[in-house]
Amino acid sequence: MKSVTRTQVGIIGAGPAGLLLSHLLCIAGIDSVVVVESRSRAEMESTIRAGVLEQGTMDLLDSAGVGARMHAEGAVHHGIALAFEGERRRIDLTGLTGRAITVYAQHEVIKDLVAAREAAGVLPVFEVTDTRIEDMDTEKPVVRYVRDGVDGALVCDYVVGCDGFHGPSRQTIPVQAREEFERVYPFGWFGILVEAPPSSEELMYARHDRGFALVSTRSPGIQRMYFQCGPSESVESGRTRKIWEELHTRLDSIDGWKIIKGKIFQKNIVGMRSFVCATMRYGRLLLAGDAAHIVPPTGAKGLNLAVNNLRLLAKAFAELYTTGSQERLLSYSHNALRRVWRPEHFSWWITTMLHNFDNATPFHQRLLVAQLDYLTTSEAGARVLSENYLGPLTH
Ligand code: RFL
Ligand code: PHB
Repeated sequence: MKSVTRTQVGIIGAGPAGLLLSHLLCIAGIDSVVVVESRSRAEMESTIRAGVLEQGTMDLLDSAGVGARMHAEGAVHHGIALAFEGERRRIDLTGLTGRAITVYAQHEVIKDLVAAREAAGVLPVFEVTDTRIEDMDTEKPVVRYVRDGVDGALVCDYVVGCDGFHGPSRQTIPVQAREEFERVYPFGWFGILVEAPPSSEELMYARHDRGFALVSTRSPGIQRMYFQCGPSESVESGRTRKIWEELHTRLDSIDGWKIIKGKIFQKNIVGMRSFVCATMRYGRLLLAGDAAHIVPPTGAKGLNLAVNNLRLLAKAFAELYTTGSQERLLSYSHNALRRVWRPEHFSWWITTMLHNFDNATPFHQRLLVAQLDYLTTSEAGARVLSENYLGPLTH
């Protein structure tokens, strides 16, 4: 058996990028959009993921009509804390810039987007396997997949790869045509989810001679914490006592602030990488989100970067299907990349400043502390950090 569907835009991946793009295209009157996704809806909606959202991201979700729950349940944060040398210092994001961030978990964004797709009667095709793209350098690229043992084919005008860093879309571009930049960091994050009240009202990023630590939150009763670990560490190596020892050592401060412990109910390891595929369009294949670029999570930028791509793609497809002009689609890679390298730099910079590198000399460590001191005492320094953390003012 075979199922062949003709569609204007075929999207691979129903993460935040794929879902939001399909929703934006639908709003723009482009109804013929199919999203294929390898995971199940239940799995996607229950994978607890961070969500530090920039104002620009919130504005787009609002204008797409999917911001109501984010406003009702998200937490607006007006500052962050940087902890080092036993002290906690606040960066007054709002006082310095008039702006703020909202913490609203990524899987909640996914739930809102899936609900909007469901209301429009066009859910993604979940639980597909063997996804591949053929003929992308022709006028009718085809996405092939298998669902419930049936071969599926989407015959498209364009294919958008929103399938994350490990998805097949980017790999489909011939290697000699792909311009890529990569930095893999020699450490990871050991992450835990804890049943406890918040330890800190605001996110706290810490540097210690033993390495980085982060205190974040998911809800009033669930907290998220991370600490820098070796690149090949496994979750099994994290015994509960050792985890709390590491967090206390790196975070407790001389003003008496201490982390609040609780029952650890999930552990995971996060790899750290900076990556840009500068070939974001190849023939009729376009890449968006993590499929095209990765930042280490220290700067909380990945999803926000994906949203920048989608804003451009939605406009480009709207132009194509109303005027017939391919101009914006042809310049997509160039225009998207202009918004990629600033957050790439910021994410690399803040990661470098807050983590311990095995080969760092004591001289280098002191320089980093001097830099943190400057950023937390100089208004100009704090403003640079704030502007980057908050993201661009205009789009
Ligand atoms: P995703 O979320 O990886 O979704 C890709 C989807 O494609 C599907 N897929 C396939 N589907 C069909 N066929 C195939 N062969 C497929 N292969 C893959 C996958 O199942 C998946 O559903 O990419 P997308 O949509 O581009 O979204 C990117 C964001 O998820 C990512 O940038 C953020 O999570 C990054 N990030 C953060 N971003 C922020 O803006 N703010 C934050 O506070 C923030 N914190 C974080 C983060 C990422 C983290 N980790 C896990 C690296 C914190 C952490 C710890
Ligand atoms: C998280 O809550 O998981 C989180 C928050 C901020 C970051 C990274 C992760 O920079």
